[in-house]
Formats: sequence, structure tokens, C-alpha cells
Amino acid sequence: MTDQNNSFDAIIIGAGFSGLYQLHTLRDQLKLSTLTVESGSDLGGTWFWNRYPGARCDSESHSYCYMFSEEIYKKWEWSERYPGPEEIRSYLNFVADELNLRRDIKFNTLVTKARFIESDNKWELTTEGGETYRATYLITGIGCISSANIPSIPGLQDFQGKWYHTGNWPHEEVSFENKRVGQIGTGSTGIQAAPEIAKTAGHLHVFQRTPNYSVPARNAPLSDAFKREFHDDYEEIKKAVRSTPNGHPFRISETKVFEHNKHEREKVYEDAWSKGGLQFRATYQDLTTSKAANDTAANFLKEKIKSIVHDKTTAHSLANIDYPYAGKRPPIDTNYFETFNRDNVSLVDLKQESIIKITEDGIQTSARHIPLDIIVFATGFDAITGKFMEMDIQGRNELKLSEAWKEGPKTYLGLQTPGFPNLFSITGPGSPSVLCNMPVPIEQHVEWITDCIAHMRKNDIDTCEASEEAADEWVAHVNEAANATLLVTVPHSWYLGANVEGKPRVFMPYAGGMVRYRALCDDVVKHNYAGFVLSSKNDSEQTGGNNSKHNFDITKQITTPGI
Ligand code: NA7
Repeated sequence: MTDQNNSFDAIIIGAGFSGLYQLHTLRDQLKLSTLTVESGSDLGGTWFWNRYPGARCDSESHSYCYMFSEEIYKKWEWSERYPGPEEIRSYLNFVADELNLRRDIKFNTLVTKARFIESDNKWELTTEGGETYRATYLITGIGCISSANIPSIPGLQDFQGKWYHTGNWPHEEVSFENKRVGQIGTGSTGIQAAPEIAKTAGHLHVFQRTPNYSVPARNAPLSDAFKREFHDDYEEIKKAVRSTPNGHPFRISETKVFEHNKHEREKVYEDAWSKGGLQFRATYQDLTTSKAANDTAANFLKEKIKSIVHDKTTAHSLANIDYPYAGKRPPIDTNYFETFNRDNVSLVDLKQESIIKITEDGIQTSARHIPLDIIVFATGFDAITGKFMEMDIQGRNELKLSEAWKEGPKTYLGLQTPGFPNLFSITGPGSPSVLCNMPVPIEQHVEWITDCIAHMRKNDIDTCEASEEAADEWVAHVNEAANATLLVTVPHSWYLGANVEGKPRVFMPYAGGMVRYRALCDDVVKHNYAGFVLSSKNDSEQTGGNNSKHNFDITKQITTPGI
């Protein structure tokens, strides 16, 4: 709903999975005047920007979608086991049409500043184009992996060829035909991109700083029978994704690795390898918590690499992995390791030679000059907090978010930061977010925020703000949850912010599991929004009961991490 004074009850930043659903709930359920602003020229969020060759979601399509409406779920038909960006954008467009969302989305609108005006109890947003907007509630749906990380390698400005970052891929086709291509990065993205680029490139050089495990995705068209089945099983699938720690529709085995003998384990791993996908991580209960248990899976996967890749030196470089499987986000692939058997593909092992600089016509390593026409940066993102930091967000007393998060993000439940009243974030730092199948935490957050705003309006509450004490307690718990896993043992992981120079090293997502997280959020509500300060301007007293202290235990032992 547009307003002549650019003033709204609620403004949402971002028109991806989060922003679209949040617009629906606030506008259509709470009947608030609501605007969504989006920097892209169309909706899709992550899937608007990530159009690189081979891009594909690693959650399975029948669970990578909204579950809030049975009707919408059943009206849409996915075509493949894992959806690509185009199909996901078509799906989101279909949802937007069903709910008539477009009319309240302003595209090409980049928010550069958001300031809380205490006297008016409003957020004021300024855009790159100089427009201003005001709203009582500000909700960010800005994605976790949306701020491209382009490493500061000297000489990029001198490069005469073309270069691209995978997270900001051009909309027009990029031709690699007969080109000499250098791809930097072998995370989930690089592992997807390399096999596709190699199909047409004259030569592809894959620059690998850290080798990675990967399990075949085994993507395939969905059969008609499967499509019928998942429509018929809507209730069960919904229940399944909401009852697993990671939001995926498969169960994590309750068996521990050493309850099986070597022979039994090999069979479990072989079966999971044949089935493909992230389910490999679910083969045993203790894969992400016990190093000895993890070693068995890690060794299995390293042997697979060596059995696929013909050239011994290349195979050794690819399998020379010194951290636990799934300690970093585990990629799934289509013919990644097989790609190194092609004559037009070579691996540049940056453990053997390092990148010195980019030159006019290639990359200079410590050992040689590699001539290139195109450089592809598959170098990841300033994840989870990067997009927040790109905006100048100021809360009470002109407190900048960049200042409040100087030592690392400090949130309560990932939903709010002390000093920033009525600013809610969907899948913010300190929430399960990237450790889950994303639509599951997104729906939970959107619904929680909607209920919270409904509660505020019903009870004449003007501001909702996380208390310092609750945020401190939550940050400690996020660390505790991470420390119960092997994820904290990987020093170069983006979960820790370690991929971005100068970024504080803090484990950002909540590893305690989505089920547990959902229960905690529900408990907070039951305890009258414990940990949040709810206040009304007509009443200087806090109106929330027991605001800063919980009387439930958030720290009881975590047995199954949320990954
Ligand atoms: P990732 O997982 O952060 O991977 C980035 C890759 O780029 C990784 O291999 C990095 O090596 C490499 N990198 C980054 N900077 C450099 C420099 N300066 N030199 C050489 N190599 C570098 O990002 P992705 O886009 O693959 O995946 C992000 C998420 O998107 C993914 O987890 C899914 O959730 C979807 P490093 O490992 O840091 O040594």
C-alpha cells in the first residue's frame, strides 16, 4: 500500500523468500500499511543475484518452498530434485501473483541508511536515490549470503579481460567459448560452477586455496509419481521439516558411528553416496560432534576423490583436506571431481603456489604466469552480517549497528539487537539460518515477528526491544551451541567470519537446532516476551512481564546439533 507521505506501519527490506512472506502476513493478516523495498529490479533475493553457471539449490525442491499454505504448496509443481535459480524465481513469482504482492514492492530501491527517530518512535529510511520512508516497524529480509566477497588481490583494476563474481552474475549470457578462464574458489559455488564452465571453456584453471569434500547431488527430473506423492503428503512433509534440527525432510540417524563395524559403515556411506545430497551428513548422529566419528566419513570421501580423479597429483591436492567433513558448509555437486579428468581443466593448488597479483592478462602466482581472458570469483560472501553493515543503521542515541556489533553480532534469538527498538531481522545472526533448509527458519521467523507485532498493537505497546542481558545470555548460548560441534574447529570458515579480512571471528549461526530454537522462541512468548522490553510511550513502566530474565533454561545440554 503506497502512501503519499511515504509513511507506513511496516517496511520490509528485501523481496526474497523472507520479504515476500512477511509482506503477506503484515499486510493481509494484520492489515498494516506495508511496503517492501528491494534493491534488485525484480524479486527473488539470493536467486535474483546468483545466476552463475551450474547454480542450483542444495535443498530438495519439495522442501525448498513455503509450507504456510497448503493451497499454494499443491498448486506448484517442481520439475527437478534440486531447483535452479530460474525455477525458484518462477516459483516466487507464482507466489507473488497468488498473493498479489507486487503492488507493494518497490524495486530498484537500495536502502543506504535507517535511523530510529526516538521522538516519533519511527524508523526513517533513506535510499540511494535520496527518497525517504518512515515506518513504525522495520523488518530486514536481506538474506545471509548476499554481500559478495571480492578478495583484495592486487592488480584487479589492471585486468583487461572480463571478471565476474558468482553472487552478482550478469543477466545476459556469459560465453566461455574457447576462452581461458580462471575460477578462484572451491566452495559450494565453485564446485557447482566449474563443471559447467569447463563444458565450453578453451581452458579452465581452478584456483583452490582450501580443498573441499563434496557428495554427488544426483539431480534428476522428478517423476510424475513423486510429484503426486509430495502433494498428497503435504501434512507429513510439513511435519517432517519442522521436526528435524536442520529443516530438511530427512531424519538424522540415531546410530553413532562406532555402533557399526567398518563393513557396516562402508555400506551406509556407499548407500548415501549413491543416493546423493546433503543426506550424507545425516548418516550418523555423531558425525558433526565427534572427530573420530567424522574421520570415518572424511576418509571415505577422500578415497572417493582419489578413485575418481585420474591424475595422481591433482587427486592428492583435491583430497588433501585437513578439517572435518561438514565442518564447513558441505557442497553437493554434479561431476565436480570428474571435471578434473578433462583435458581442458587444471587445478592450481594454492598450497603449492600462491596468487601474487592479477596482471593485465592473467594471474601471476609464485610459480608462473597464467594467461586468462575471464576471471570468475567464486569467493563467497561477507555472510550473515555483511548486508547489515552495508547500510548505515542507527538505533537509539544514534548508536550505529556497526558499533553495536563491533566485537561480533550481538542479538537476542537473532531477532533483535539491544538499542534498536522495533527492528526485527529474519534469519539474522544468532538464529539457525544457514544451518537449515532456509524456508523453514524463514517461515518461523516471519510468523514469530507477525505475532509479536500483533501482540504489541493489541496491548498498545509502542516499542519492543531486546534487553542487553538477554542478548548477552543468548550470545553465550550461541557460542556454547557452536562449541558442542566440530564446526568451530575449522579456522577458515565463513560461519566464523574468517573469510573476510578484519571481520570479528565469532560463530554467527545458532547450532542448537531448529526444533530447539522454535521451542525457545515459543517459550519466550509464553513468558510474556521474556528478554524483550515492551514499552508504551504513555506509560514509562515496561509493560512486558519479567522482561529481561527468563525463568526457563536455555542452556540445557544440546544433544543433537542443528546441522
Ligand atoms: P564459500 O563457501 O565462502 O567459498 C569461497 C571459496 O573462495 C573458498 O574456496 C575460498 O577459499 C575461496 N577464496 C576466497 N578468497 C580467496 C582468495 N583470496 N584466494 C583464493 N581463494 C579464495 O562461498 P560459496 O559461494 O562457495 O558458498 C557460499 C554459500 O552459498 C554456500 O555455503 C551455500 O550455502 C550457498 P577458503 O576456503 O576460504 O580457503
